[in-house]
Amino acid sequence: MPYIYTSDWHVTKETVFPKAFSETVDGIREMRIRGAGRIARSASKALAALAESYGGSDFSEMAEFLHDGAKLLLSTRPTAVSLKNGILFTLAGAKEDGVKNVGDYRKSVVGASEWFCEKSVSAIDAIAKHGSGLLCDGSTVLTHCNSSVAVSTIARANEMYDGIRAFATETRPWNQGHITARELASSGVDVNMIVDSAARHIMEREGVDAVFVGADTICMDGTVANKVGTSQIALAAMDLGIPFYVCGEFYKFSPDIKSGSYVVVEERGASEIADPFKFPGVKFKNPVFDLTPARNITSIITEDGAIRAEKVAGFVKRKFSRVMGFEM
Ligand code: RUB
Repeated sequence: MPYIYTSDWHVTKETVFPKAFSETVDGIREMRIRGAGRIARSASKALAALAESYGGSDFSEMAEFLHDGAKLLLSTRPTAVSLKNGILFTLAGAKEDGVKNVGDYRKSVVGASEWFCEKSVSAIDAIAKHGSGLLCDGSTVLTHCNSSVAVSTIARANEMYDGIRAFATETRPWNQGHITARELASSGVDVNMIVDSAARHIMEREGVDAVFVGADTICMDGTVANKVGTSQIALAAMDLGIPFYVCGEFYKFSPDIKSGSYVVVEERGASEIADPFKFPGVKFKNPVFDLTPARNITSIITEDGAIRAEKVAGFVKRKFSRVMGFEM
């Protein structure tokens, strides 16, 4: 297994980070920065800034400083592999190239971060192009949570075709669907916001033609981790014969997560659901992601086109050996 997929991060001492770096860490943990893509790009940029901020001349000390920063970033949101991949794509190049001095290390990290951010943004455009091509005049779509790539796909379809209609679930408990609804409306899409539990009914009664969601982690067996509620929508879509598409850029795939049972599902505080003091004796459980099995996914739309979820392992082998230039 190449280095890129083995995260041997370790914090060896108490490390003091620049304020801006700690702000990014807190922003991700407290969900001011959210959505897998934005999180990954913010983490990558924060590491590049950390590399630039290192004022010493000791290569090992700089490596330790960056790895401590990476470790802290990784601790913020456990489910999305995109965060880990964003960090690995940013830091691994220097190791692969055998970089051994501070100046080259800095250059490598800053360059890798620019590469990653650029590629991840262009992947959104490519997926929006492929995904919108699956729709036509008068298509009605449904989306869940707030995925920048699903929103871009729907907005692009709206530019290409007449009469596109969208339904956005509100997405309890954080209501990320409010962001989606506003973003779609500001792109001129005819959008309705619905409560999460109305999804199946709306799909059936409003003639939904396709569901588009994003992804936080795509496992080798094609299981997709995304915002909690996604798997129920996939099940309802399958029951109704409605195509269920996952939009997944290259860094949402995880070569070292074989199946859903290896995904760490983030659980957040009770207060996100309700005020626990108003419910004496009641316990709360707040998993914020869930797992949709490959069999309930019509296809995963990547920047290279659509693939069947069952074919993820082969895609990852081809894609990553091309992107990173090594065999797995
Ligand atoms: C967001 C979420 C999104 C994916 C994909 O969860 O589940 O569907 O992250 O987003 P949260 P994108 O709000 O808890 O981060 O397509 O923008 O990468």
